[in-house]
Amino acid sequence: MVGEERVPSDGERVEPPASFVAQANVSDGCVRAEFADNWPGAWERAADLLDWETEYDTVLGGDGPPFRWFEGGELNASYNCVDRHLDERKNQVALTWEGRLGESRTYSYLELYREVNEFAAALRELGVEEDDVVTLYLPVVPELPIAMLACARIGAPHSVVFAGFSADALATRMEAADSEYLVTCDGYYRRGAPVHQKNKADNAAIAVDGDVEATVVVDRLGDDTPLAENEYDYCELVTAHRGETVEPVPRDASDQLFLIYTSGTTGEPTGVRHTTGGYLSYAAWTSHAVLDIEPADTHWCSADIGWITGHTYTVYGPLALGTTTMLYEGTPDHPEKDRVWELIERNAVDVFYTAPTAIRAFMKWGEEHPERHDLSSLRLLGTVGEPINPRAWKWYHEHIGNGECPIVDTWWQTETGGTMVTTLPGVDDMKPGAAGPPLPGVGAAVVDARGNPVEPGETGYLVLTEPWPGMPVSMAENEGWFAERSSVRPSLDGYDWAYFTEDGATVDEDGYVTLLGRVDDVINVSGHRFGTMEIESVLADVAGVAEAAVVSGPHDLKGEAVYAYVSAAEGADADELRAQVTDAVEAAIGPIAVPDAVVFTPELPKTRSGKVMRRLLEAVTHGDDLGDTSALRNPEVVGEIESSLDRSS
Ligand code: 6R9
Repeated sequence: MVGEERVPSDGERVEPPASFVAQANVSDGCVRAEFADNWPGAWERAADLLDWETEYDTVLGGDGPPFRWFEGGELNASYNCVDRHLDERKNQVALTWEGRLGESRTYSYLELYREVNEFAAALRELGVEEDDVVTLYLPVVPELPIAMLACARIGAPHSVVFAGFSADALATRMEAADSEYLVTCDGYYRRGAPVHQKNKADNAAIAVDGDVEATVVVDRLGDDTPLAENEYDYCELVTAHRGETVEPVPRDASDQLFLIYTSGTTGEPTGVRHTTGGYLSYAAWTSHAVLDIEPADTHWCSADIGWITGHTYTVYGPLALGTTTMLYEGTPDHPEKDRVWELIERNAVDVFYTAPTAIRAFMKWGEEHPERHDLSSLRLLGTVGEPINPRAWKWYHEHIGNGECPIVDTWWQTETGGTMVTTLPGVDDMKPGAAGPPLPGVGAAVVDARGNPVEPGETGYLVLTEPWPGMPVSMAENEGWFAERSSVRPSLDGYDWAYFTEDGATVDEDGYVTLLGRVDDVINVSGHRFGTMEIESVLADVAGVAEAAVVSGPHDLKGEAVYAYVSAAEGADADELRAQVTDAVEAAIGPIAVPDAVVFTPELPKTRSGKVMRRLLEAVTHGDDLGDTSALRNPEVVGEIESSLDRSS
């Protein structure tokens, strides 16, 4: 949680400017009543944004799980994101890519159509069949969305693994998905230095016992990477299939479009499976109603495509609507701290969607950087991934949006597929710090431990009380879904069906929800989810670590930081162990999960029954009051930990 100003909405309201409302895709407040009076029928609005090969019979099939959104309908996601735009805008730019070294590339809808078809033909020839999972382990290069759309074309679900993940993390995900096909690259640049991605992919292939049927390698570094048997150069494959077309495979609305792994409460990452009809409708609808995307726009969602935000709001939503979507491979401060503003100016970006962690960094770097650029093309700003504190909100509004662009603070999760709680920018007033009301048609409530709605201003748990089109397959099918989640959980017995989001929240008298952070063991570092258990199980494997516990700590820029408390085995050297711990996390998960602080303690604080007292570790980390410590068996370690923290700060 962001330490500063965690009590956000001071009741201040900011109205969207009339000039924005006048042109907004959704500006009629009646949309709420329309969904309320005709639920689930009004979700037709979302499905109508797509072209269906076979019209659906029912908007929502099933009174309870299994839910079937747009039952009976058939469609293809690649057709919807590419082919159907050719008549009207074959020469319009679909993808514009800005590379790390200052290079750029664009693909018109026609060029995208050609390459998606050629790569789809190549995947088929390599043996990929409908429903085979293809793993995509690529940084933000145009070949990533092209490969996603090529998979979608032939009905093969993709599983994109964030490029910064390690070989072990890739192997775990390939194995869990039973995926025998991999698309990767020789390497890519990170802050100007090359990262050798193919080496990581090779190590993953060894770890999965060589069960990889084919690996396709995109040449990003221009290295002459030697290719083994069953390894293919992307460019050669596409060239070999030049001019070929592949009929888009009609998929049932409930058929899987992709899966994506995310961190939950257990040590193992969870695979979330999204559907073709429901997810794509939801991506298109929220891009239209919330991000206000129009075909003539240039849209920039700065998230990496390896996360759900990039899937929905860089690839599927914007392309389904026929807009120009911008891909940026680099970091915001390389080569200079005005890189983002330079890109917005040069590409005349209309809608910019980023994370609070980035906004806090921009604030720290100073407004002189955006001030050097003409940002007047911007019409709407968005944030996602973590709570945004009012100070950052106001800075974003004033210095990037010139006090004129509405801001949508969009709350959602990997599991929800698209945004759920946020203002409609052409309808609702904004309240800095509060995400907003649930979107029309979305059922959400803040409840206490017994499952009863809390009074305005009181804290509780955010639950989703109605199914929505972007729900994943497991949630649609599984009656017991919500009951299997974490140990801190409200009782949801009073609902026919409900989903516990694992987020704490408050709601005000206008129904605006303010998010307070996760209530499970998930740490949100710069908007990326990691399970404490996931990191702890890596630490436990380091020789020299007797015991370790991982908790969330405060961080000015990243929102939350990973604090590792380690009790060392006899004779271990602290400095060496610190380096080993860092290396182990980097190898098992990736650099972004590496602890910000490794704090040594002779013992972990434990209850009399021998359980690690995480609550206490969190309180110590945040410098909060320790609360009731009567259950603590070894109170003396608390002082030791406090003095270690003082030394390390
Ligand atoms: C899309 C995405 C989900 C978790 C979620 C919550 C946090 C996301 C937020 C937000 C406050 C917002 N979160 N958006 N918290 N305000 N606008 O980020 O998915 O990576 O699965 O993370 O992120 O805690 O539960 P994911």
